[in-house]
Amino acid sequence: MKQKYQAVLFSESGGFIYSRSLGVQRIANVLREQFGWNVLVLDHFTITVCFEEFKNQLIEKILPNVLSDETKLIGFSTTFMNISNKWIIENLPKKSKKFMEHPILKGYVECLPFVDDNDATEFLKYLKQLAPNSKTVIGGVKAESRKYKSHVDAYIIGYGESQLIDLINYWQGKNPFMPVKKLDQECLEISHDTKGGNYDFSIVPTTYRPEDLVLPGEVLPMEISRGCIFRCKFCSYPLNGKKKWDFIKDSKVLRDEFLKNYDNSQTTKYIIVDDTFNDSVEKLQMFNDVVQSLPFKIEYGAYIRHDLLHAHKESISLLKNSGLISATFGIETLNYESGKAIGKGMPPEKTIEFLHELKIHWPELITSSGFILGLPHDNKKTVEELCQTVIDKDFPLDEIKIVPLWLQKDAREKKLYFSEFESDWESYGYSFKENSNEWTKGDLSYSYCLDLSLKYQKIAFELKRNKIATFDAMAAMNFQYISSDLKILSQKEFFTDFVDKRISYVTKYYERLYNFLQQ
Ligand code: B12
Ligand code: SF4
Repeated sequence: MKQKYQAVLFSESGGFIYSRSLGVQRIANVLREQFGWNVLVLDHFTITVCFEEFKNQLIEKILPNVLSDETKLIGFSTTFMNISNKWIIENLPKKSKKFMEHPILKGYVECLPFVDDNDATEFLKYLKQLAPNSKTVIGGVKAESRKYKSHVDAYIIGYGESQLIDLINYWQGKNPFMPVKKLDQECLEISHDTKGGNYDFSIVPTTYRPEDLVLPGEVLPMEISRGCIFRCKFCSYPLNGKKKWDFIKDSKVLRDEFLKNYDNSQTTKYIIVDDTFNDSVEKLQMFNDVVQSLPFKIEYGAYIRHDLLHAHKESISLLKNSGLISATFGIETLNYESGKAIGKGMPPEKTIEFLHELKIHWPELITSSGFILGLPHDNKKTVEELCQTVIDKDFPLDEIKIVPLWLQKDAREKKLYFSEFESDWESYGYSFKENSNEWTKGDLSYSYCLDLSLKYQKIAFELKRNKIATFDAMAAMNFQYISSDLKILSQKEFFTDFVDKRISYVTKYYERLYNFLQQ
């Protein structure tokens, strides 16, 4: 039987190890609640366009069954529509060569994961044929690239809930004074509330319906708050520098969300997507109170600032008691001067000592941190020292991620959110080659830092130094791994057969979806 959907939203997993992404679900929620529409989220879109068999299923079996002249909106949630970890992809087993060789997997992709503009146009045209009364809207963090104008009716830039409601009302003639920018004759840019200030996020739970096909026990993403109270100078997150109690979910709403998810899918495992989960002790206290009031235990992964854990030791027990099992730290550097320059000034010796202490007192916690090469006081010697130090198996983290500092030269003109470094790179001593994002500073350059980071990431992989950590550890639980396995399982071992597992996950997804649509 053909199901009638007023909106169909394309999305992709937040990460190569599957875990569903939250942004698209927020949009689905809004459309369901605000307009009473039937909404279908079509997940795994990037992988689908890589594989002929999935592409054919989508085009032949799924889309004709869900799109119709009743469809009013076709949306793309671009936030995770890329698989950009070049290094992991290069190291995946040969068997999946076809997958890896796909052009979209080579580095960051600006917007939709189509092979080229032509493909995008064909696909968008096809969608309009099936749903002649629909509007096509592109949202999510990559929407700001505004890449394809033909066959796209609007780009929504930034947080989407309030802006999408406004846009639909505008199209329905109920909101004629909404500020719109015309990108061309037909395509609009909506960017009057990019920070989502007109939408009270704190009182709205994220809920799932049967058509979302949440599996029993599935690990789900959740927001406790939006934004971060800090302003680290390399960071370009949208709500940096917010006030402590801004954008925090109401405790009753949070509790209901946990209970509903447990009822619907027995979910007890979460990915907390907050930019810095421990940015205030009060928030951790509230979270812990809610968790303790639940009739079941939860486990979760989160972004944690190690210096705040150190400064507010009481937050350690709050995190432990509330179920934190995987912490992603943002240590970024072991060069004290560079740390101070970015706003993370805990002395490196203290950091390392603290990590050792954590390891002793909380051995089951899965830990990871990113490290950035090319910060203001770095040079060839300090970046090499950093890599050598963290690559050591005895360095007290289960995983290290080394990346070059990324600066976009024209971020000020082109991007909605950009870091302090990007906004004023000249005064931090960076310079750029003409028409490129290749920065240089002292004896370092972007390419030098990139090569060095790839070299050491490869060593970490080959030496089995890196374990499955961060949100990947939580996502791996969607594939029946348990946290104690992950603590000892190296990425090298994990990835030997993981690509096959992911592909079979998508195969099953299409089977479930098709069966659901037949009901
Ligand atoms: C959590 C997270 C992850 C998790 C995801 C786990 C999961 N299951 O969700 C993990 C660790 C796996 C991850 C991985 C990566 N991430 Co990440 N991640 C985030 C983070 C911190 C939060 C994302 C989130 O859920 N936010 C909450 C939701 C509600 O917001 P949202 O997705 O933006 O959705 C809103 C709007 O965008 C919009 N919207 C979304 N979809 C749609 C659709 C329509 C139709 C409309 C109208 C609107 C709309 O409305 C939504 C509600 O307001 C963001 C930073 C941030 N604060 O956003 C970075 C961020 C998304 N990640 C980023 C990056 C770079 C990566 C990696 C490439 C890192 C790497 N090198 O490996 C990988 C990519 C993985 C992939 N699949 O491609 C960048 C993306 C930058 C860009 N322009 O592409 C961000 C923005 C951080 C940054 N500023 O650098 N990430
Ligand atoms: S790096 Fe982390 S702590 Fe710093 S502003 Fe960004 S999200 Fe906040």
